[in-house]
Amino acid sequence: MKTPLYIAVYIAICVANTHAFFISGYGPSSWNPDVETMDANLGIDETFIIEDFEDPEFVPGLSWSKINGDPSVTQPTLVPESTFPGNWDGVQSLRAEHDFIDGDAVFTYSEQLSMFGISISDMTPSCILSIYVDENLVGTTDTLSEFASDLINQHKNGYLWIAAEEDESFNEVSLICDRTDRFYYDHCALKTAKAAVPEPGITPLLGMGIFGLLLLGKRKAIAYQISTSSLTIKNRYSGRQKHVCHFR
Ligand SMILES: [Ca+2]
Ligand SMILES: [Ca+2]
Ligand SMILES: [Ca+2]
Repeated sequence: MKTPLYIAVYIAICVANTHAFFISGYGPSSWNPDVETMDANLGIDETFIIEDFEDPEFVPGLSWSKINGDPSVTQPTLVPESTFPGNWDGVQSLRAEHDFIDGDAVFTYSEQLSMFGISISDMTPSCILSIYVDENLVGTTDTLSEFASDLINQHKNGYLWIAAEEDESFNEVSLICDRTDRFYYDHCALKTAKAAVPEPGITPLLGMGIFGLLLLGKRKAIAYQISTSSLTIKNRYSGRQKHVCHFR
């Protein structure tokens, strides 16, 4: 093959590898006053970093901001359980409000993530939260059939999971409401992409590998590399989610 054809092969692989995130949810019955039991229900193990929103300081690397709130409010508003019984751990949760003081919530982490989980409480039945990952719309809460009305279950709606496909990662999650409403978030679970995502990413590596091997005339080695990568991607996320929407 001539050089332009090598480039066409590389571009075709890049285009085929579109961004993919999995959105899933657990209902209020996954909540448990014993956090260990709740974590087992939610699939959270020791590889996750947890922010419990029990004080204004977040775990290192995690920050919170708002899109449409009062710019003079720079600290997160933590609400005690005596005021609102929607907490998933401890005695406080993070308040966010659309068109109120706090504004919609944007969570950012200093490292790339493969998974992000957070509980949602006090979302009224008519409200739909849009879920953005790195500023791209990837789903909405109305597709999460496990989520419950906030009028029962001590105002707990459910637990939201965002998971990146194996060759993807992200570091920003925005939860945007389509109307005026107030939310409480708690028990944020973060899983870094360190172990799961090769850097600088499988596509550039695959592309570079193909270039190099083609130039060396090792066509059999190329076929093996593509086959191995495809098998790895296929075997990810098999059977873990209760409810999965696959957005591309
Ligand atoms: Ca809490
Ligand atoms: Ca904290
Ligand atoms: Ca509300």
